Amino acid sequence: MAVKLPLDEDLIARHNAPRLPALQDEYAGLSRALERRGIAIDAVKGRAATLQLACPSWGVGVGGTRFARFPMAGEPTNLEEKLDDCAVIQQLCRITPRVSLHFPWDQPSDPAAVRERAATLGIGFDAVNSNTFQDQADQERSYRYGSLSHTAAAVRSQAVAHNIECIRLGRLLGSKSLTVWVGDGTNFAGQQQLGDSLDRYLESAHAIYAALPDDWKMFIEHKLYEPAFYSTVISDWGTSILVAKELGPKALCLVDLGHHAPSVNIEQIVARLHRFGKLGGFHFNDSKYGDDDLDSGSINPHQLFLVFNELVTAALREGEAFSPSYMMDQSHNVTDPVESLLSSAEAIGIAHARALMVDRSILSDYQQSNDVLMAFRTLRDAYDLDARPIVAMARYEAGGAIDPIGAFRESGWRVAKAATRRATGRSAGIV
Ligand code: RM4
Ligand code: MN
Ligand code: MN
Repeated sequence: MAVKLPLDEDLIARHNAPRLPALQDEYAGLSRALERRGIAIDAVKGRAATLQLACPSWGVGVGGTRFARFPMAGEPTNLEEKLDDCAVIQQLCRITPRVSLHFPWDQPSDPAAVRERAATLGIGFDAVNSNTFQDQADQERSYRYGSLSHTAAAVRSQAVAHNIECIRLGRLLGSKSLTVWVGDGTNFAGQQQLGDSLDRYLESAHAIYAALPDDWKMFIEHKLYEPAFYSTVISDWGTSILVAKELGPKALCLVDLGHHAPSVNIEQIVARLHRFGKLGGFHFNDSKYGDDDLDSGSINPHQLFLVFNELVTAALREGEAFSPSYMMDQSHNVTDPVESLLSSAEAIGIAHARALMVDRSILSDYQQSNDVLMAFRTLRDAYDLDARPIVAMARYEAGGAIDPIGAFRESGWRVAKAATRRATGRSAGIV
């Protein structure tokens, strides 16, 4: 099948040519800095190039809060247009080869055709996401009081059936995993018996698990609050890992960075989940207060680095076997979503590259001898290095743009789409 990428290849070449000498110069400078530390830059770049992130189909449209949504001219209005934008992102940054779909938001009527079209655009499909946190127009029973943990068996069955339908669609698209996040919980003390809610959730989750193909995984995503504000059924990583263990080996935990209380040590959660073989995937974003879904690394790039420090440690122990599913789960309310996703992919790539530059044998010696300050400074030294030339060089060598956002603007993509795509509505709503 002939691949037809959305942007003109010449445009990227024309964009790169004048920028290459500066990049080579900066890469050479970093190479010398790393050499002095006994680290070969090409090895770091080789590993940096293996990072793969999924774009959320819902993230390429302009997001909103519960107060308002401010539409943007030229934003995508349907699955086809969303895939076009995801393909543009991949063409420019080369580390987002897959798209994660949310059903029924982006449910394809002809999944086989959508799969084929995506392949011609140079992209594939990652985990599919079920949605039982909203009622759909044609739905028989309401999720007002919960879905997989609802008190009524008929509502639970409907929610289970939806998840099984997501698996069916995902198979046709070439996906290999299902992410289950539910908004189930309570707003009042006494509203539900907390233990019983979890029992009901588990029974439903078992039914979904039983429908998983052998080579599929089921990701359990926890979140501490919202939309339920008193208690949430799958509120934390502890509940998540217990559920994943109850279900079996194909069930794994998914960590969304924004789904914890502000001061929680997420890197430690990553290390814990990995130790018990249950780290399945990530939703990258940043947050200041709650599930803010801000751009990755925009508030706390150091936390992102510390998370990658654990992920790189895990990858070194496990080798190829360690392959969590990475996705950006963000809501872009005031920026062009393509630009935000390009900026976020770069921030994640940089955090990863910085973690790859940690001198792990020296770090381990300092840890072993309890030289606290030098252990800290070894880690900090890698964080303080400018990893951008590594990420940019890997991107350039893979056919992407040296400055992806600059190239996107030069392409005039959004302006052209504003002339052909229909206008979107203002309806508010958290996504
Ligand atoms: C949730 C959670 C899910 C995402 C929805 C839209 O807070 O992060 O992963 O699918 O939002
Ligand atoms: Mn998420
Ligand atoms: Mn979220």
